Amino acid sequence: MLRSIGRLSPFAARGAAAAAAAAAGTALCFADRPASCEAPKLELKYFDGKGLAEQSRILMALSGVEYTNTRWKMDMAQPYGKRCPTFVEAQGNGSIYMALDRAPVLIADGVAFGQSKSIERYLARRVGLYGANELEAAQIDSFGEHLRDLKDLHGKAGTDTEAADFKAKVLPAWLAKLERVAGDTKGCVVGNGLSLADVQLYYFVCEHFPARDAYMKGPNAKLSGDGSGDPVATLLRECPKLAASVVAIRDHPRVKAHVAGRQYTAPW
Ligand SMILES: N[C@@H](CCC(=O)N[C@@H](CS)C(=O)NCC(=O)O)C(=O)O
Repeated sequence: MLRSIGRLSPFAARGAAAAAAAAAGTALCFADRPASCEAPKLELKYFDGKGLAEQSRILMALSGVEYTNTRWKMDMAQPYGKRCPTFVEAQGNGSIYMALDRAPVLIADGVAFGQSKSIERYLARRVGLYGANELEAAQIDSFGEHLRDLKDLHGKAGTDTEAADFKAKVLPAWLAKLERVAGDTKGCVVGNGLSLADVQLYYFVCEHFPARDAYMKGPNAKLSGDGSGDPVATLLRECPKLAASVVAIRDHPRVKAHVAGRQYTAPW
């Protein structure tokens, strides 16, 4: 029997839809539901760049739920510490202390909190992209933590030799293991519907991995992905389940609109 985890959990109500999707073998998007009449009560505050907020923004774009996406403009011509006066002001006026005077910050129904991963998970629960039940929610967390470990390994591959080894050996081996972890419903990695895990996988494959060296080593660094082509085709050749999930996010009309519309003033 499904048990509720309080007011955050509309899981039980989705059981029938999930069962139907399982029978059809196609991913659902639980976010594709009638819009709520409630006024938006979510504000995400972050620098005007991808950084630690972009997965939340993509998640929100996928959901179609309205929110306030506050982007603090950056002037990269200024020295470090003076590039974002709005952030300095927010630190000074006490409005982001719940994030220890850092960013991102989410203000949900008037309550502010920080930590990008907590924000992603809260938003995913709130907009219906956190699985059909508590066990799926745990699997989504687990998938995200696998990706976080992979990102950490990538981050530690500092020299050119280590980066080449990561790309040639570590990454393919990890992706093959993640392919085994992914569920059987085509187009999503957990359960029968798109979730935060699919967003995190898309972000790693299409945005984080290809761009990370440019971020870490400056704009003239060569890209760590295969700059010549589509990362889905190059990285996920042998991983059809992961590829279907990434394509489902990448080609979702609301995600495409979000990606096409962002023109960040920060390069990262
Ligand atoms: N673990 C935190 C890290 C937050 C963090 O370090 N934010 C950086 C920006 S990416 C920041 O606000 N740096 C400015 C500062 O520390 O003054 C998270 O994931 O949200």
